[in-house]
Amino acid sequence: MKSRLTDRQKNQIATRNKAPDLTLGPGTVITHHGTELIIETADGHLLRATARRTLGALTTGDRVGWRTGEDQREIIEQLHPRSNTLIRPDTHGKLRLMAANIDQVLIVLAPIPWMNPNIVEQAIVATLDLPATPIILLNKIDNLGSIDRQDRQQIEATLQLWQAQDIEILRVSAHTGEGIAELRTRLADRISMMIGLSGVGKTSLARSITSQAATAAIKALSTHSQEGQHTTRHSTLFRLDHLPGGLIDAPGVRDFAVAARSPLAIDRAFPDILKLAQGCRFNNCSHNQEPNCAVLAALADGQLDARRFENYQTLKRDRSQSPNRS
Ligand SMILES: Nc1nc2c(ncn2[C@@H]2O[C@H](COP(=O)(O)OP(=O)(O)OP(=O)(O)O)[C@@H](O)[C@H]2O)c(=O)[nH]1
Ligand SMILES: [Mg+2]
Ligand SMILES: [Zn+2]
Repeated sequence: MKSRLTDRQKNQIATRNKAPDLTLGPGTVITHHGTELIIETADGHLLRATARRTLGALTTGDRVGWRTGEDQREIIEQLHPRSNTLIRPDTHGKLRLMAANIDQVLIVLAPIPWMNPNIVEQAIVATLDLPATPIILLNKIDNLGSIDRQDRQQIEATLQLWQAQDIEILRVSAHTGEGIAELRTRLADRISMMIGLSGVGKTSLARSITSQAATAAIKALSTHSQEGQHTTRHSTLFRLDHLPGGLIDAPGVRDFAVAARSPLAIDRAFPDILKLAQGCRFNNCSHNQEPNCAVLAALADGQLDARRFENYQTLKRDRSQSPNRS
């Protein structure tokens, strides 16, 4: 049987034989602005650096080997193998690296602006696809009292739906500090990345969680941050205080439409539907019109949320229609 390698596998093979060069200093990419990168050295210092062109695009979270050149400037010579990369299309549809080596994705929501639940589920699929652990963070809970009662109930019902599928939900407020201590404990020992709409409070959360983000030492190192705007333009890794681990603040996103997805990740994001499908008469049931379909039966009696089911079908369909995905 002829087997085709996925890009991920090719990448793994290409990097597997490259042992770290011990003459180089180990570092982690903290952020980048065009060709200028900021790296963190093994002893926690932040340095400006540029990378060898042959390394291709580097991104926040990349582990690298660097040295000081004859002109006293730091050069990144080696990129260590990545455990994963989060890739998103930019506004022109070009695929861009958002971050690498992520253990956990915090999907940040707020009562306002509220994210379409279909997109939250896309983000859950994209996270499981990395693979990484998704956590849903509802920020601005101090605002819940001032929104429409119906909207509040809708938010709560949607969160319950995900909680029932074993997705951890944390309710926090960057403004009052509620839930922040508990959130901190969830960040220890791993690299977590925040994603969410612009304005949900990702940067505010980063500031309430880490003193590095609060003091913005990284901003001071960068020459391109004087934009006079609050909206985040570049992903940045902040180290936690007194704990190993880090938190990546990222620019706001609108969707996760083109992120590569495996069918396995889609099924893992919808365990409720997978479980129901075991009761279908045909084991290849598409849950469209087959007789004795347990999924359609659950929909009819309200046991399965119609929006959630439609989103599952759309994700499956979009995947099977797009080429070059394995
Ligand atoms: N009431 C309330 N407002 C908050 C909270 N967290 C953030 N905000 C406000 O929400 C607005 C947006 O916050 P940011 O932290 O810049 O949001 P962001 O997600 O980083 O936005 P982008 O960088 O554009 O993606 C600011 O006016 C914050 O003061 C919160 O917990 N409660
Ligand atoms: Mg921000
Ligand atoms: Zn079925």
